[in-house]
Amino acid sequence: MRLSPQTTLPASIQMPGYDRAAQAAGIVHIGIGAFHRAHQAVYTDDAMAAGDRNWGIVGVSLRSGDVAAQLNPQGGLYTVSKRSATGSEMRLIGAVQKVLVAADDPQTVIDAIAAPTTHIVSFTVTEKGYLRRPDGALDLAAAIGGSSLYRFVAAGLAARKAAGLGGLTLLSCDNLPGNGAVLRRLMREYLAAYHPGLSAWFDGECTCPATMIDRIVPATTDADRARVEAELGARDEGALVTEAFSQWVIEDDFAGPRPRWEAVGAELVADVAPYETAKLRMLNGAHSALAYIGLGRGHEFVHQAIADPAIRPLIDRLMRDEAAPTIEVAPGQDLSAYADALLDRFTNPALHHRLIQIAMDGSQKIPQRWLETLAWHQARGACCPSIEAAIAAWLAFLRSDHPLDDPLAVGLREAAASPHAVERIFGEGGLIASGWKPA
Ligand code: CS2
Repeated sequence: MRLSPQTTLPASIQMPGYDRAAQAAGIVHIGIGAFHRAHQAVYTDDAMAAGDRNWGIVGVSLRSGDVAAQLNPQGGLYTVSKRSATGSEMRLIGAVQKVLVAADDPQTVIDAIAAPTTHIVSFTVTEKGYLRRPDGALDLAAAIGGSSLYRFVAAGLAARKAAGLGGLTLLSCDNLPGNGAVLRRLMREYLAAYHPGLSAWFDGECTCPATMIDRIVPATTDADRARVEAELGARDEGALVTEAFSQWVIEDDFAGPRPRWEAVGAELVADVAPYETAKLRMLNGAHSALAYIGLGRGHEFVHQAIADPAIRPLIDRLMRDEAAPTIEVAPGQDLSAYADALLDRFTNPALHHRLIQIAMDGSQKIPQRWLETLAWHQARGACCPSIEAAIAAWLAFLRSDHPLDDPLAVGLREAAASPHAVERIFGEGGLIASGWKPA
């Protein structure tokens, strides 16, 4: 039996604490993968349970129909299981109302963005979804293409302006430094090229707050779905498994109404940068190092790699001695406690987080995860042995027979095979724009 709004679930499972059918959709989320559903959708579900109204989420997949096929037959419902060494706790999330597939029905996506009840459009499209060229500028040719977020947002904004409606908050929830400012700049470049009449309205009516989002959400496996089915008594094709930890720091700069996410654990702050930099350079920097070094040593999962005595000290140094000194902390932010907590989270044996999942899209992740730290130390005449070991492991990974999932895969494979690999990838005019100058 498939999970649906009619399914009677075991009493142990926490249910949405509000009348789902009575909620308007206030949020359109573009890129509705596991990460959004186990993170922002959970905060929104909690906010509605705490009394906020009309913050239902319309999910959008730009290309693939997979998530729509998982959730729409279930009325948008899915479970999130928190797993740790000491147990598992499952809840049903009701915030997502439906999932649209932009490639199949572009107009419904534009209509959802233009709906009077919509106040926020949020994004988890991954680093490469922003369609930046190596110099950081918007790839205008790609951005006018069928699966670009910019096309849909611009068309939705144009419809709002024409209808005399207000602007929107565009909320990037991807792992990019200054994600809000990046989205604003790229959106402006898009509008200047393709909708110049909308630029001034966009500047006056829309905001792009920065956010730091953090929760480890491994891709769900068939074994996870089978375990959830046994516990639930119904088949949940959208089931997600995650850790207990969750953090969301949001710049308080909204164009209109928003859920009271701060009442349910999010932090609304004036400046996200210290948290975001720490997260990218420490958590994500360590993750990418674990991925390439771990795969090179034959491991499959994060918890196995961090238990390897040849890897753990290196990761510890990467976080404490290399990344941490580069970060200007916010008052009360404790990077040593953060490193302790991260080592603990990586150790979670109940979370089968595949290294190969993290290894994906290295060209898009490595600049903010490793190269900014390297450049900081280089400017002070110092070096970073752990990050250099991680770079060597990435090059070995590019030369290995592991499948390579990266928008620059062809160029990277070729460059990695050359005797000047480091120069061709990181050097002046190389494949990756980098403030770090390889010796
Ligand atoms: C990971 C992140 O796949 C990856 O690149 O480093 O998805 C990481 O799990 C999240 O950013 C944690 O918040």
